This record gives sequence, structure tokens and C-alpha cells, in this order.
Amino acid sequence: MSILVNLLGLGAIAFVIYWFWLWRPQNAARSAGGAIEITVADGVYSPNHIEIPAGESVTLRFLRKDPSPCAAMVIFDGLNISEELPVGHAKDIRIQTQEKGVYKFNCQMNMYQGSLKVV
Ligand SMILES: [Cu+2]
Repeated sequence: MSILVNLLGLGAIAFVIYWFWLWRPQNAARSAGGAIEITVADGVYSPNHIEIPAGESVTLRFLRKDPSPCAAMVIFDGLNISEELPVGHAKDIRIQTQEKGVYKFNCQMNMYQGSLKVV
């Protein structure tokens, strides 16, 4: 019986280690024809690093779960994009630029932060 308890304990520890240290959200989402989905929750955009090809029209689909006013807007520096994000509804933002480089995007208070790399 105690062996079983120990095994369960080990399993729980392994799960915690996996969950908190080893598991990382996908960092560099690359478009594959469809929209790139970005979840807006708990102060982070997931994924928060996005890579898109220059010159191609790419749709970023923002799914805002955070109802706080902090998450209300998403602003792309250098791309002249500033959009309101409705809570619980997908908001598509189409991006097309020839200019390669890294564009930051953030909420209006700069607490949510992400970067868009055009390659
Ligand atoms: Cu904010």
C-alpha cells in the first residue's frame, strides 16, 4: 500500500515538474495558410512570438478571455494597427507588410506584450 502511495506521489511530483518547468507554450507560431490564433488571458498573449512571411497576407485571430479593461486593445507598433478586442469573440486582424523586421504588439497599457517577426 505504501509503495502505491509513493508511486502516486512520484507521479504527482513528475507532473508538477513537467507542468511548471518543462512545458512551454508554443513560442513561434508560423502561419500555414490559416489564421494564427492568439489567446489573450492572464496577462499574456499566447503565443507571444509570431513569425510571418513578408508580403503575405496573414490573419491573426485574437481570442480575448481576459475581461479586464487592460486587455481591451491591441496595438501594433509600426504597422499602424490599433484594434479593440471583444471579450469571448474572435477578432481577426489581417496583416500584410513587405517590411521585414520585428514589430512589437501590446495592449494600450503595455502590460500584454508580444512580438511579430516578419521574415
Ligand atoms: Cu493592458
